[in-house]
Amino acid sequence: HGMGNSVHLREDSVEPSPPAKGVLRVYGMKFCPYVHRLKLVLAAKGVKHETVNINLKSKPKWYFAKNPAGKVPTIECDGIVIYESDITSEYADAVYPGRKLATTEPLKLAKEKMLLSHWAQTVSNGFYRYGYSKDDEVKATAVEVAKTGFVKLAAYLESNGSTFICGSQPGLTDYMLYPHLERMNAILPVKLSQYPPLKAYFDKMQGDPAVQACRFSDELHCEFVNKALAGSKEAYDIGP
Ligand code: GSH
Repeated sequence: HGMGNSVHLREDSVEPSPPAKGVLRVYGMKFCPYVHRLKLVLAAKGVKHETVNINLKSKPKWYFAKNPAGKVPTIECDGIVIYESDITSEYADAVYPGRKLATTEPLKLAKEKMLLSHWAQTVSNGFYRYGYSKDDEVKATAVEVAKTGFVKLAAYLESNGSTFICGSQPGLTDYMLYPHLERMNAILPVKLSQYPPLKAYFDKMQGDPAVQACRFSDELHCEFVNKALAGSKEAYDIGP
């Protein structure tokens, strides 16, 4: 699977030796939307890499030397270590061969970055606050915020006038947004298909080979969230 299928290393794990010369390694977690961003970028560009998955409920101490926040994704190649999903994705887009994914026209790029920064609020409500809460009131509020976010995104797509946010092919901003759309559509009671511009966009994204390589079923996303919410260390290792 595009998100990697190795068992997630735990606190008691031995630090793996550094990647071989020229090999790109991604420290990830199979269900993390931020790792998903980077994986989509690597898949779209055809960048070969290895994956070391980290159990985030039993973090190995050695991992903090790579990323002091102990979060994923982190990349490592020839002694270079970089973390944060947007930073690693932009770096990979800049240094690896394959189709250039980042928007270069300054105004278009500024608009895309504003969209992403507004979207972050929708995501934290619609995905994290809804999925990881047991409180009905919190959930109801989260759904309302997500709906507002969907309306705004639908309006952006309509006025943008191209199939994808970045143009006629999915670009960096599409890949930064998509992982949360996939999870919100799976987890929330409100669905993207209820917003015609979002349905059209989501359907087109599903047809993209990079998206297909990293896709998990809605059922598996829900199973993961439920197991993670229950505090299970085994949650990370479910699925293909
Ligand atoms: N701002 C970070 C990025 O964009 O890469 C967020 C990454 C993130 O929060 N990843 C989660 C994580 O590593 C997993 S989905 N959580 C472990 C923790 O926060 O301790």
